[in-house]
Amino acid sequence: MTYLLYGSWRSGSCAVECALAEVGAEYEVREVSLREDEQRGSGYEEVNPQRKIPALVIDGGPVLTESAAILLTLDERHPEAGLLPPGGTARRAQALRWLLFAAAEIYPVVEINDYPERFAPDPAGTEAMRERAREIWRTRWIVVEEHVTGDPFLSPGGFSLTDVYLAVVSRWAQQDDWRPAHLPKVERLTAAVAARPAIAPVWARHFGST
Ligand SMILES: N[C@@H](CCC(=O)N[C@@H](CS)C(=O)NCC(=O)O)C(=O)O
Repeated sequence: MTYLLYGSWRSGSCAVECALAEVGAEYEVREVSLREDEQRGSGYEEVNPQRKIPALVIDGGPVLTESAAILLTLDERHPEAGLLPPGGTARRAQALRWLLFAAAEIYPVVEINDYPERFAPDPAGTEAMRERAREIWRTRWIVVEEHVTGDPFLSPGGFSLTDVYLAVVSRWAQQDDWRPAHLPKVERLTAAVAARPAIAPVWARHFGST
């Protein structure tokens, strides 16, 4: 087995699974249930000292964490799959821009939404903290929406791992009622990612029919 993925239902590991499915790689998923807080339990700290999902072990080597780093590594390891536009092109630069925007500007906000007690100095302030996180979340997604120049994907050049990443991250923070009216392009992009033949079964397992 070349790839061992530590993952959880509806989490960032879905993006890694989608990438592995796109390249047709053999992989094993080791479930670490976030609903059961298994990442906090004994043992997982040795895999990822941050106690977060996803983590990927390649060929029995050292653990790789950070979802964006994992996706970039998979692109490098499977150049024939064209997971990201070729090096040196403006399309790649833009694909990296929005991949990293989602990883650095949006993904961390979900931790505040999911675990506001980690951030609120006063337990009485956790709900206000969560609501503020959701407002910031929505503002940042509007920025992405305004930069979707392709149809259905981010870029007119077509599908890339950035689309997968945006699709997965957009499902979080309990914004299912808000998204359709405010992020129609991101919704279309997500539907197109979810419909890709290799990805469809992975997507359905994590998110049902999107
Ligand atoms: N920067 C990390 C963030 C990973 C992350 O926050 N993962 C979430 C699931 S989507 C997690 O494991 N949360 C559990 C926790 O924070 O306790 C990455 O991009 O991989």
